Amino acid sequence: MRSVRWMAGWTLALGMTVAFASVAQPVRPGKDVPMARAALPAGVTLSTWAEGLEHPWGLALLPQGGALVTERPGRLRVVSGQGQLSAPVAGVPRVDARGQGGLLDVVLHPDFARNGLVYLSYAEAGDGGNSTAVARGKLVQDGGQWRFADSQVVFRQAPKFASTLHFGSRLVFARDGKLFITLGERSSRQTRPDAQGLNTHHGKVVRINDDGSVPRDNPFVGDKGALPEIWSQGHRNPQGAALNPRTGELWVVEHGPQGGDELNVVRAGKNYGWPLYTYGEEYGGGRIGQEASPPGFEPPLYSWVPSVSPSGLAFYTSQAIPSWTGSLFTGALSGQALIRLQLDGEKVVREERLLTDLGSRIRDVVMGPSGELYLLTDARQGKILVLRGAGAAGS
Ligand SMILES: [Ca+2]
Repeated sequence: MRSVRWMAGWTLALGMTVAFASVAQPVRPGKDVPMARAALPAGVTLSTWAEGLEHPWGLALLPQGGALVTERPGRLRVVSGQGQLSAPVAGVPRVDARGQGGLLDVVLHPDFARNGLVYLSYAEAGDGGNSTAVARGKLVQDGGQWRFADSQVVFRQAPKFASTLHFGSRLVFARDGKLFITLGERSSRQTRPDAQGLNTHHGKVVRINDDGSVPRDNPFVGDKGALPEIWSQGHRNPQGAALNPRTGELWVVEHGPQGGDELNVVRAGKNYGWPLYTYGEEYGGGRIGQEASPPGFEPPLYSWVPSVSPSGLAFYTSQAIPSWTGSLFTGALSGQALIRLQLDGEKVVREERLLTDLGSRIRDVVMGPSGELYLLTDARQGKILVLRGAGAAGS
């Protein structure tokens, strides 16, 4: 009996050694792939579309032209095609606008043109502190006044916790109409381990139906003690998310601590490691976890050391700026740049840092219908900037 157990243990250990030896190191900029400051491609112009926005956080383009933009203190505005801002939309949820909290992302229902539904994520106060919530409502115009009508909360991150940090909060509809919500672990030593527990929404990506109900094919439905909305675990603070246009899968960027920001492909039931496996360390130094992810944990596709604080994520599918076609863009907050990642399938092969001379924290990146790229700058006097290819219509 003992020898059988010993043999089994030895076989397991050998298997793990082999598996550890084959753990892929994430690709790191400047180390494994070229990384450089870069100028805009010839003919690409930068202009300001709208200004006077207080810490704009999320942007959703409207099918009829113009856009919706959130301001973190709690305002949603309609931007006209010419860049004029409406008065704040009435009826948006009350938000807890402290620290990183407030009104955060905005996304249109896939069938918005018919149903007018808009989804907002925000920091919601409640028993125990606050957490990320998602409300949906109908965008309507009465007289000249825009309203978020019939507001209904479709998701609340549980439990609430007293922190003003790490709300995550990007919203992405998948091709099948399910809604992904990225959620932070609240940046506390107390809640950090929650990212590894299925009994809370801290440090998770969740997936719900458009009405807030739980899809029956979510990976942990029926698991005792697991919250059924959970899609993936082990995240720290994912602030950028987009669907890969080739595969339909969710790609996410998340903030590491000091170092260790990550790009991940987020798949059902997978564990992305935080805080057990990370390329970052405590602020001021000090180990948090191990670096390489063992089997059972997903290593990042790419990891920034030092951190850039990525926010917003967009695949550039247009031909309007040909040298950018197929690239992945993210904004950098602390990195104060627009980051372009050149991809070969799921490999990052090159990184460019654009617009570094602006000195702006870039909060969100959205591609427009003509291949223009909209950027939000995170500031007291924030702006919506637009990059357009040569030959694209002005204004
Ligand atoms: Ca990770």
